[in-house]
Amino acid sequence: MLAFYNEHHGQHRGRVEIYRGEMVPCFEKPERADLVVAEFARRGLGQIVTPRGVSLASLERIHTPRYLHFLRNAWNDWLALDPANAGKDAFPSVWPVRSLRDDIEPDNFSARMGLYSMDSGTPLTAGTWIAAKTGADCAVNAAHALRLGEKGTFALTRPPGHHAGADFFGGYCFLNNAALAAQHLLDDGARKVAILDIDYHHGNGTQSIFYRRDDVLFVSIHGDPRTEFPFYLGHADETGDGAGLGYNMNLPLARGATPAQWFAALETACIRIASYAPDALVVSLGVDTWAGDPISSFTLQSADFLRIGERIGYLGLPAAFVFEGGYAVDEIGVNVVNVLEGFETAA
Ligand code: OKP
Ligand code: ZN
Repeated sequence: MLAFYNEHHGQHRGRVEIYRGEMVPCFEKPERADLVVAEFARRGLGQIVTPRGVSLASLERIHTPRYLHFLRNAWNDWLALDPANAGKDAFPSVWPVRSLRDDIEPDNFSARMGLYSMDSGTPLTAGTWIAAKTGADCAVNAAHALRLGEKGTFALTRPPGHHAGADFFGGYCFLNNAALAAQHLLDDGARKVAILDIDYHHGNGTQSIFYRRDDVLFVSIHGDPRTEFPFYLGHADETGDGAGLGYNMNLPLARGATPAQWFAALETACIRIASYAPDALVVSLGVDTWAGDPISSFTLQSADFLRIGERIGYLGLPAAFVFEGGYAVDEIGVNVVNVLEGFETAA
């Protein structure tokens, strides 16, 4: 399996996030990707290469120009407020919820942060743009390699992407790497692409990007949004809209779901994907479903991740795996690489 990795991810290093009224150390930290790349190399799963940079135009296939402009300049705008801001991460504090206008971009930096975000748990840092951009490069390169004949590829991206929408960040995510990979496959000649999102959290950004389209099937297994982040999307009755009706499948599971329940949902997901008969598959690979994850509640064991990879491999589809969540840092490498190894043995 060919892996795409860019060490610039390490430049996105949030200091703290706001959690239950307190500033706590960020869960989404550089060590996550460092440990995965080390385990991938240790197990000799394949070559690890640095991606070529993709054009801004390919990011604009998914994200709006004004959001990309905001994101690229946000850190400089933050510094322009006060040079002392260099020592602090930027957070939004006000949002245009129902009845407020989101069609006019305010001049005020905090107000623009709120316009382009969904939560206060996602620090924007000096290295956020470079990390997000080089992560997106990994994802698009991983998709492109499938078009060149690779059977399985891995985009070792950080920060994650599946909560990011066309024009907002949140849930630790800034650019939607999985969506960019799927769109690149289509732009390069694939007719249909499926995205399987197995991160613990619902991929609200990915769902919303493709909700009205039938050329991308989105299937997600996740913690029930009644109790789990991102709370406001991910219910089973969200099945797509317009041309996209029938091309969105959510499989929410209650807190504490067992491996048996999780694998039953995976079977449902795989049956739907097989019937869609896509040309390629993108997997949003989060391992925060592991029993020991500090911010999640499922109970998968490390060996289960091998079985997940095998089941995905049996689909017989070219697949680009895009790294998302997983916060139990000690185990993260083993769990991620288990999925990839399982895929390799079955594909
Ligand atoms: C990103 B991905 C915990 C609060 C939860 C948002 C979680 C985002 C998860 N301190 N904040 O889907 O793994
Ligand atoms: Zn997650």
